[in-house]
Amino acid sequence: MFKKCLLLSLFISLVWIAGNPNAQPAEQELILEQSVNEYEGTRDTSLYEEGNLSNGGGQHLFAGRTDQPNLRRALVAFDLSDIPTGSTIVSVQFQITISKTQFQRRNSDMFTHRLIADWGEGAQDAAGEEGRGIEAAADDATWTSNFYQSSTWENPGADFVETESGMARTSGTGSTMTFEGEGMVADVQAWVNGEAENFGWIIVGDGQARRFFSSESNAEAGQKPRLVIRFVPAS
Ligand SMILES: [Ca+2]
Repeated sequence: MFKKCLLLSLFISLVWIAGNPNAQPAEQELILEQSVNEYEGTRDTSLYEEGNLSNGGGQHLFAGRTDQPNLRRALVAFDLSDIPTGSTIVSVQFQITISKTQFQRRNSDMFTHRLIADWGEGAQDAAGEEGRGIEAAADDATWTSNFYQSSTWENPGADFVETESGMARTSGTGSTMTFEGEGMVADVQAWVNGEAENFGWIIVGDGQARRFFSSESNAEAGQKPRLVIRFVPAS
């Protein structure tokens, strides 16, 4: 009898939940990091201000200002197809690990901006610590070209929305910088809604600091660019 009552009350609860128009789908968390949980959708590369250089297959990404000075900017895009259409994006964190720091005491803010033109990652892999890049191959992104020898950016240094989407303060080697901001939530929402094409973000840090980051092809597990998204699927 007790068991029957239990089963009956469980059944009534399920019917109530299924029929309750106010029941909201639960918030979910999605973590995108290359080669983790069979996800392979990250692409990234660096732009070098001084020439037709690339490093799309390298272990490191670069952003900031060298001593010369020349600027570096990093491009990173994630495949968001695991987020169902109609979802509401609640929060976005873009985490990137600092693999090397020069001028450790020089800190400045770095910013993510939404890219508005597509770009080529390519497979070029610069020698040594990769800070000098390597001659670009056809269709690699460079400072002046979004696809080298095929098409150029409208603005050297990449085409992106002028207002930043997120920001983070530089920190030291081995630490993680977390870019976040309402703009990044809006970017992901627009990408999921199909209102903007997903070309990812550029990391711009034109101040005094310069940082090396671990790229998606870095051998160190758990240190690749990571996107943590919380969202509520459509009801
Ligand atoms: Ca890459």
